[in-house]
Amino acid sequence: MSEKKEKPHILLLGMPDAHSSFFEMNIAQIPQGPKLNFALHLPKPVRKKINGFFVNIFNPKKKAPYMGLRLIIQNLRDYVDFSLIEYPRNDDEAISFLMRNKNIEAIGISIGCENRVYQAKELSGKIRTARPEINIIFGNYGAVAGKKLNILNENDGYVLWDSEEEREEKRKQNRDFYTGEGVHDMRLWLKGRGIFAGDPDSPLISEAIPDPDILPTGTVARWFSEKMGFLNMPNDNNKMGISIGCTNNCSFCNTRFKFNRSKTFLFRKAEEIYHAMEKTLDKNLQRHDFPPEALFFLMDENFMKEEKVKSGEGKINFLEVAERLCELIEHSEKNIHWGTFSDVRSLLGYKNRHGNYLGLVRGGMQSIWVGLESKEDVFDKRGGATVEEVEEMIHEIQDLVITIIGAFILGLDIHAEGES
Ligand code: B12
Ligand code: SF4
Repeated sequence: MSEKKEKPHILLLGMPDAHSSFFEMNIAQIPQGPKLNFALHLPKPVRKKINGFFVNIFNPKKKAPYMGLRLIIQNLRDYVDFSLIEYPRNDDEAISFLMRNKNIEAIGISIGCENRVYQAKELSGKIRTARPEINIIFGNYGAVAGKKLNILNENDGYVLWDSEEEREEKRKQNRDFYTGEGVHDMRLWLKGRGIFAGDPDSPLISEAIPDPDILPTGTVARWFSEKMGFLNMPNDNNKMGISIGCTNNCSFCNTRFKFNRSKTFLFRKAEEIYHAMEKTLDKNLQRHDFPPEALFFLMDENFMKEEKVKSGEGKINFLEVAERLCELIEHSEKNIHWGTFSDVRSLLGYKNRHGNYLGLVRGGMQSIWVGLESKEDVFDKRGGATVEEVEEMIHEIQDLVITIIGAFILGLDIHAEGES
């Protein structure tokens, strides 16, 4: 790419569906159990009974928006013309798009997880054959793993992430380095090619992204699915990235490596998150096919953690942001609800400050996903709480009708036979 006035055209791509010889099931989500809403005019108790059997069923093909790619588009769209294919069915779909659109100069591939690194390498080979002149960029967790394991190299494309040694080297030369945060890194990469796409360090914006409509598109199939309630998902569900990275140190997790145990808040203050939510609610209220509310899943590893984190306006206290957001939602009396991730220490810390969790429910919290990991406080994210204290906390939160999802990773070194 050379210096030019018109916007460069870049294709952003999620990983194509896995090869059929490779079984993949996405379990990182809560069960969505299809529901028989109006099916066959069955009496309510019968429907309820049938729904009871379905309640723990997962939909392994459910697609979630690629928040990272969306964030790049939201922040860079004034400077770059983007095309987005989040879930290509196979490599050919991506290649034929590139062949049809010869003005595309670069392709950014998001490798969400390391289980897709070899597949990404193969795809890069096919792109090189079809369009040898195109720039290939890799980002996201899988790309970092691929670089660290030396599977992805410069022949395959640019991995926009610098190791600690590379960072040190660039620091010495007074050069900016790739942090793993895609908006910064794309700006930096483009700058290196003479294209201004905003200052790499400028504050980010983040908009809510509605979950995709998963009903079939054919009229009859769609009508049938709607009536049966199969694949039924709330229409007004949104994802919203509010921060990136995590300062905790769980041994099994790539987040601490990828972002060097640092966290960046994507906004300047709680008011900005609230306004983004309100905007989505206002849109929903205009739609007759939506309930008069807005639901969000807030992408943040440790909502309510008391710590100073980077933001668009220097360091902020993250707990204060969370508290302020709850206040704003409560006082608005608007139908705004949300779920997020956190840890036991942060939740207990909130209770210490407020005496209970009522402020969270009033502030719109509907669900919270917490890494429980073990009976021991193995990753220092429980603040020394005993198992009984954790249980008590869970019950207290459940009593407020908040769904609490307790997660753990199977087969860690700390797990032993029997209870651990
Ligand atoms: C939502 C989510 C999902 C969703 C949606 C995934 C999707 N389509 O994006 C679903 C439920 C589908 C999912 C599935 C899985 N997930 Co998941 N998921 C997440 C989660 C919680 C949030 C992702 C997110 O939206 N973050 C917010 C956005 C803004 O950040 P981001 O994605 O990191 O993007 C930024 C950068 O990475 C970068 N970037 C991203 N793409 C690109 C592309 C380019 C070109 C560039 C330059 C930069 C770039 O820029 C972005 C902005 O800064 C993360 C944890 C986390 N907090 O990130 C785990 C996480 C990514 N998932 C993980 C895992 C393990 C899985 C599963 C394997 C689980 C399973 N056993 O089934 C599957 C794998 C799916 C697959 N084949 O890739 C791990 C990956 C760990 C690793 N070592 O690679 C993570 C990190 C959780 C963890 N800490 O263990 N996941
Ligand atoms: S708290 Fe979550 S994101 Fe943070 S290091 Fe542990 S598992 Fe990773």
